[in-house]
Amino acid sequence: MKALRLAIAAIALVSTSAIAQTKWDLPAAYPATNFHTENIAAFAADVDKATGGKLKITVHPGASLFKAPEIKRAVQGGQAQIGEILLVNFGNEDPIYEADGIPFLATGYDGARKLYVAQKPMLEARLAKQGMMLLYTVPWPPQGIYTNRDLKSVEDMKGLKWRAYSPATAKLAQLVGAQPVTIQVAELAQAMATGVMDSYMSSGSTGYDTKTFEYIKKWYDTQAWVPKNAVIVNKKAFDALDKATQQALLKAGADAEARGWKVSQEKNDWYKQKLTESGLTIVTPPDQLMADLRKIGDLMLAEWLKKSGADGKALAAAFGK
Ligand code: PCA
Repeated sequence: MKALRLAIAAIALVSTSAIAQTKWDLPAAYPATNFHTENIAAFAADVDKATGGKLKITVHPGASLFKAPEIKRAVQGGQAQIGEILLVNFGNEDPIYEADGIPFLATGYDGARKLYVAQKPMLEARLAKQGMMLLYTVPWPPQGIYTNRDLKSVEDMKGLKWRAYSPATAKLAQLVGAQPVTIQVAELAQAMATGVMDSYMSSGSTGYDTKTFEYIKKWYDTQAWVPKNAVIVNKKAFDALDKATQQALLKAGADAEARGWKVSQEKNDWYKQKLTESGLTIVTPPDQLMADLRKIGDLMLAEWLKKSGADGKALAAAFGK
């Protein structure tokens, strides 16, 4: 009887340690129904499954835990062990973060992929210096212009109240004579409703998520750049995991990257269709507008090359620029 009780106690002990859990928080800045966030939720579920519940990642969507621009610092400081950031948000900290926000440097998903391959070790090196790791990235669909105006050339963009989401999108506004105001997605719907802005550049995805079609009736499909979100990890938190859990996390991250790139591309047309059904017109940009925007892109690239050093040159060279 005593032996049995001891055995039961021993089993209880083993099973307690077997379910000993590590809990991580993952702040994200976009709505729970956005494809990036859904991908993160699938990633967290994969980690849970692969580790038998040992690593539990709680996803906090919609900038509910930290605002978009604060997530990087939160992961760096360990307030969050893992988080999702929009790389171009950090262009002022280091120009390499905004390489995927320079208009027409890398366009389309093939361009984005090529840029990522070249940019990845550079991103990893910068994050490593700050005690972080790059787990994976996923691109937003290509960027176009939401406006009610009839745009024939960039002349027609003068005086727009332009919502920016990054230093580069603010710079673009300045160059076309628009007034930039920086607003992240979590505040975008309200900003449109209150009229602090009347235009912006983003994907069909964000136009759909924020119901932009309720305020703005046109989207110029300029396909000007393909910015990426990145999921980053605090290195100390990673090092504290056992080897098997680390492997599971890396594997789930690699899977999320492959899945995310695929879904982004697949959903691009779906978003355009949904926007059209909601009363928004997808406009093929006139040649003059495209030519003007390309010139602005060249200007921005030239300025960016002045501050982005050898790494910037290497990235531009990969695109023959
Ligand atoms: N949506 C995000 C970033 C790029 C995009 O497509 C935004 O508008 O802030």
